[in-house]
Amino acid sequence: MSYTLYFSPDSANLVIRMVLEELCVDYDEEEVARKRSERSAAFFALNPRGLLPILVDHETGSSVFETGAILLYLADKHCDLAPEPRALQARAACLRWLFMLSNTLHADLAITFYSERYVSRLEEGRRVRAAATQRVIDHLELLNRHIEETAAECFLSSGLSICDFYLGCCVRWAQLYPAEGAAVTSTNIMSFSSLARLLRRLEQRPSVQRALEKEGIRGSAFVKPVSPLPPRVPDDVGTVS
Ligand SMILES: N[C@@H](CCC(=O)N[C@@H](CS)C(=O)NCC(=O)O)C(=O)O
Repeated sequence: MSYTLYFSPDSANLVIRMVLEELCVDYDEEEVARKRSERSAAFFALNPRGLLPILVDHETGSSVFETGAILLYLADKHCDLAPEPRALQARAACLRWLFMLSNTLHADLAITFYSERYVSRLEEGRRVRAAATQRVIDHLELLNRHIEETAAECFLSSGLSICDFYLGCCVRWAQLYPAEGAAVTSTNIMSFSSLARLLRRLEQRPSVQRALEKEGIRGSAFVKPVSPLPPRVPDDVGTVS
């Protein structure tokens, strides 16, 4: 096997799995506990923050964590799903959106998922979640506008890229998590009409379908998805890492 993907169903590893499937590369997988506090010392040795996803490349001996970093590593190694570094204009567009997805949209989504970690009392988490939820909605409006303006088939006008899969999964999670108050409802996702149209097309891809099946996920991938997971119980107030 070329790679090992560390995963827990419907966590950030889902993006990586879609890209591995799209690239048609060999990989095996190692399932880890859903909660960071239940993960092994061996896992923490691969990522000191103890978070998924992690991809180990057996050909090079590299181990990569952080969703955006793994995506770029795979695209560069396989010369696919991102404009090559010398195509400077197209590469710049890919980099700016990839980083926006990673350090803005995904980061704010994480605050909605784990709002209790940013406060010292559980009740305060609700205010933090409400503020982060509004930010997620604002980001989706901006992304929707970008798709409307470029009128391209894919998120980047240069073609299908790692950004499509990352965007799709963020929009998925925005509708599902946290179970008691996800940022986007299955009704208002349709108000982001260009985004929904793009993701409807993307979720038909065989790579996306295979990735869902391998994580035991039923229903649509990106638009009006259904959660495969029981609700998470907040258990670690004030322990953001
Ligand atoms: N910025 C990180 C975020 C990773 C992250 O938040 N991973 C979550 C899964 S989606 C995790 O491992 N959470 C377990 C926990 O915090 O208990 C990345 O993009 O890789």
